[in-house]
Amino acid sequence: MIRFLTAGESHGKALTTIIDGFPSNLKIENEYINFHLKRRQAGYGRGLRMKIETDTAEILSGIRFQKTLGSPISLLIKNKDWDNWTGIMTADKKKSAVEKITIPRPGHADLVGVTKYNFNDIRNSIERSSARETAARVAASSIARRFLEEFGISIGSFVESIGGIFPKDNFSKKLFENDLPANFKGWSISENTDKSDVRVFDAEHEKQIINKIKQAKKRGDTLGGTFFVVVTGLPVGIGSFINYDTKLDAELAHSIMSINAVKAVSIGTGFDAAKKFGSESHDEIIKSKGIVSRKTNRAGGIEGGTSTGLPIIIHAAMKPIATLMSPIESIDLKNMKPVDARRERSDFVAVPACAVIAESMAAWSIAKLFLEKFGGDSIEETKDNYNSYTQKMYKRLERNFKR
Ligand code: EPS
Repeated sequence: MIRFLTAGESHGKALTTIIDGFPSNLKIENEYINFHLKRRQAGYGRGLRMKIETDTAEILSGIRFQKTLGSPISLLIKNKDWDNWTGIMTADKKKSAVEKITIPRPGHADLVGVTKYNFNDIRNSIERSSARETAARVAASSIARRFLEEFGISIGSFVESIGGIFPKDNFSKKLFENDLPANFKGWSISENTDKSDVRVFDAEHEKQIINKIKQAKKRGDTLGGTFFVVVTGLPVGIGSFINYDTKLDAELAHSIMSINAVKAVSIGTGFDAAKKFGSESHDEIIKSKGIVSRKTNRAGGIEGGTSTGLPIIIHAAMKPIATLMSPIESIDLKNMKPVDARRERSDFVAVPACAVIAESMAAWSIAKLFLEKFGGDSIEETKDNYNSYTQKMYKRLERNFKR
């Protein structure tokens, strides 16, 4: 059982995470974690904060000579912005007057936070609900991602739309039709989209999206969008249909939905499947290259909560950022009078970052169910278990039905 916990406020001293349950002897270099942290910070439309921060993780425990020890791994990501917020966010006694925030932003956790936790300053709620926390998740999940790479499992993402601007040729069609080269790897998508400021494939689409973001900025407004995460290389049999909490699709939906501002998650053709006949929705079973497979992949690599061996296709939607420079209506909690919602420094768009975070959360969820299936205290033991299963599973299937 793997688990992690993050701690840290957006403008506090640092973010930390403790990751537990990975086998020993997994190779992990600090640069690898930092590489993925940097990917999360990218994207056109982010605010000034990303110019202040250069996220890097300091490894505090659990790794020796670039290999896991099997003990809890703890990571520390410092907030450079802390220097500007020490007086406001200190854990010590307040030394000078600090402005209380009393006007909640619609769409942020401001109002629910102060109501639920009985605060008299929205700052107390803003800090932890901020998407800054996702830096710690990406760091934690980079251990999961590195672990999955040992088994040829590869993860990538692309932005499908921002502000309703979709591409002419949607790559998702190729994914659903299973029209991919035999050795296609999820990461190859990110190798392409990492080069784009908005994580899309073609220059024309990128231009249209950037124009739309410029329009939003001019209006003092924000945008959301949709993106895909694709995971290749899973064997058949990760997850199961046995119980609600063993299903791979349910696990993925939970972890992607837990990302700030994500409002929808679907697997495979998702909502579109509901508009079609069964004959147009399901993936016909064929024998291909000596193994039982599917003609298409509309199911997004999961049937009965269990991986089919085809790429996992996750589709998600992020709502527009809640902080608006031309604000909508709110009330001032100090006197309960109507006012414009509070303006503060924020991002205009964070869909590209959200897609990278979703890659990370997908890695975490898959590693969790993968280790539940294969176990192992050392990576060598996990590999033995994995090899024994994958080498025999198809032979067993054929033999069982010949009897
Ligand atoms: C966020 C507001 C902005 C974002 C932040 C999420 O931060 P600030 O209030 O410091 O300008 O930049 O995201 C991050 C700091 C990050 O690392 O992703 C919010 O309110 O959620």
